[in-house]
Amino acid sequence: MVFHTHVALAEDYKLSQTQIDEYQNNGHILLRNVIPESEIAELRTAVLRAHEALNAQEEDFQKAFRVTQNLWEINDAVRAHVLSKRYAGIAAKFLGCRNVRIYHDLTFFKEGLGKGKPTPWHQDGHYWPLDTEKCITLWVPLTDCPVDMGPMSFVSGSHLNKDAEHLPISDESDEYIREMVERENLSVAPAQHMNAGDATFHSCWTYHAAASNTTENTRIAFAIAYYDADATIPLQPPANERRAANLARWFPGTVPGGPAVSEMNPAILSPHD
Ligand SMILES: O=C(O)CCC(=O)C(=O)O
Repeated sequence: MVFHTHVALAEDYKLSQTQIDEYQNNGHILLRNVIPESEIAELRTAVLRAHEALNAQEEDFQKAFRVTQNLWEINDAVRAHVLSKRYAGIAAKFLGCRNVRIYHDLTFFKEGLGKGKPTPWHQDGHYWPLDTEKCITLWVPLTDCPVDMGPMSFVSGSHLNKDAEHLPISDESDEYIREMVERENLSVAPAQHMNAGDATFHSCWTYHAAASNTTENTRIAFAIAYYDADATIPLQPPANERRAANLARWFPGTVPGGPAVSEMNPAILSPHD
């Protein structure tokens, strides 16, 4: 019998101080070869299989992408990636914290031939139910993702404000952020070609969007959302219904002001935290 031990996942991803500064100044960064090449095909197969198994829970956001969540709970190969110290180590360095926990993982499948519509500009912070700014998402295409397949664009430096916090992802958030970018002459980092396994990292406060997928193939992207392992649940009740739903779904049994810790949020770098 052959055991796949994911040896490549045990290797640290070497980050330079320049890259850490870039993330902290801009609120986003693109890193090459985050998923080791030897692991990409297996992860893609596992994500497709787990997505299929979660089909009944699939959500379609504005025809922009199809989402399933927490694949790591039902698939061993996905779990090896989501719980890997390689990716969590990058997230912790960017956030400047000693350890991170898993919020959840997600698929972001955008249909080809223009059926996958543009992802509206939005700020994820609208949805995050935590009392910390130290929240980050790793987003990785599992096939090569040219610009016409819809990799993400970001507004550099937008992680330092919460101006679009009140808006869920929608045409309204898109219009609101576009107008702000124009009015305030904000700096937009355009989407770049990504090879399978290259990853972007963005803060939950960074404005981001993606174009329609006009290629022939579905954009198969996977994401892992992390937060500071020492974060707490806010004392005040959630400000909107989506935050309330996420609090109930991803942090079962937690209490206002208490640690943001449940069996669904393992700490990765020192698992006994
Ligand atoms: O995949 C997309 O088009 C959007 C992804 C996204 O909004 C996110 O990762 O926060």
